Amino acid sequence: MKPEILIPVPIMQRVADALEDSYTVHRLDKADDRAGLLASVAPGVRGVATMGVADAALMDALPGLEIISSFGVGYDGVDVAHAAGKGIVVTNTPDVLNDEVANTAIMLLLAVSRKLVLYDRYVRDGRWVAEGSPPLTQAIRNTRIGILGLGRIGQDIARKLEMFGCTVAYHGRRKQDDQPYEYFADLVGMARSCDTVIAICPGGEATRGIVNRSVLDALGPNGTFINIARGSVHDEPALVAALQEGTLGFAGLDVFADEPSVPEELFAMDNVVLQPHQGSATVQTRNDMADLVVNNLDAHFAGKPVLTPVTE
Ligand code: 8YV
Repeated sequence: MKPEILIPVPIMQRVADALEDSYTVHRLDKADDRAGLLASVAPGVRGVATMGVADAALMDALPGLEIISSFGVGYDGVDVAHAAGKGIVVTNTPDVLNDEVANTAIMLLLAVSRKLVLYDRYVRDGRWVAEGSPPLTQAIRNTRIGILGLGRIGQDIARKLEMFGCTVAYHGRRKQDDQPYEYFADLVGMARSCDTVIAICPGGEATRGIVNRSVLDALGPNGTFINIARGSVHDEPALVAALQEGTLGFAGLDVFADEPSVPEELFAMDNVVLQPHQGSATVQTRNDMADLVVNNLDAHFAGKPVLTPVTE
């Protein structure tokens, strides 16, 4: 008997294709009658393959659920406490995306500082011909960058930034003695001492809104805020207001509070670069993430330890 896997939300085709041979797959995401399909397959389901979301109600509806294999490193949308209480294993896809997400952070930082998007438009609009070269931009060399969340991706960003000639500081729950960078226990204090803050911490309640107006104002009128973590990490109305009022200079945003909705005020701002949650979104990296989702399920159903369980 093949183990039964439930896919509750749209997932990369590569995952669904890979599961097809070894498992019986139920596509709740493709069902017209979700409740009906869920009720009929629930007793047999032993695994869930999902995209960063699984709430307590889903877990409670699946009495034989053993494992939730989630696509993405962030699992703030998975109720891991509830899963732990029920003895359900939860896995995510860390590490395989570190390099890509770190590159995205630096891409956003350079795009903001060198006005990449703005000056692309300058050329297309014929302004180079009409007006000549646009104003000079800012180097990131010799700037000080504060990383909010020096986890595995944060460390990758830090190493890359050093190669760009930046100085790195960090803020997180605790000082990491094996890290060579200056630690700030106080996020506002770090923002005050830095030219840029890059958020790459986990989402969820512990970090909700921690990049608030005080942090943004501490960065100041020449400061830059980059968020490639979760939109929940910044206070979005405060961010928009700080940019509008000029108490924060610039922003590079890959994530938003209510994706795919983005505050329209940002569309008109030349000092902001926006991306549609693209941190890990290359073919190569997403394939690696998809394979890890499948490999975790395969390990579990072969009676082996899963490869990347979440720490909880
Ligand atoms: C993906 C991400 O966009 O890994 C994460 O936590 O945010 C991204 O890599 C996401 O998993 C897709 O839903």
